[in-house]
Amino acid sequence: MEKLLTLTIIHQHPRVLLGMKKRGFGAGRWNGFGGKVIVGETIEDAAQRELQEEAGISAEALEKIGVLDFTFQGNPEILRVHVFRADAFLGEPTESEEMRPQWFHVDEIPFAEMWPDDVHWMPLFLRGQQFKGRFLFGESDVILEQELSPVSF
Ligand code: 8OG
Repeated sequence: MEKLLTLTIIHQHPRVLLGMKKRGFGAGRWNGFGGKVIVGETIEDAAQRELQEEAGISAEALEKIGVLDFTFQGNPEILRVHVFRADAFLGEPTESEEMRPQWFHVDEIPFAEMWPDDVHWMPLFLRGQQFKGRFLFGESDVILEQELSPVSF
């Protein structure tokens, strides 16, 4: 069982746009914008749709930067998250029912209030290095196993 998701982070050096997730899976954490890919749409279409729904913006171009597989101990489901980077975008970041957008300086990314894997791959993301990885989470979202490697897609 594999679920396809997207995650898009706007990176206009030296700042990144994150959103505080207000409800659902990952609520209370800062994250990029994204969600599930719907049947019939491409992964990039899904990334743009979620960016528009959650932050009110659209990316001028999406750069594919990473693929991460997440599993939770005792659950066979794999969450496969396609991570995208964008610099230019159209529209004004706007709070939605799901997310409250905010800019962060790259030296002040709030890792303590993010998914615990993010601190591992964000340095690759910030230098534009493509990556793939796998994380297994246990109780309280502690990382039990991890693999992360630079790749070129
Ligand atoms: O549709 P929903 O809001 O449930 O989608 C979940 C979002 O969270 C989607 O953008 C993918 C993203 N996501 C995970 N796991 C992780 C993770 O470990 N780190 C980060 N940064 N994002 C994640 O599903």
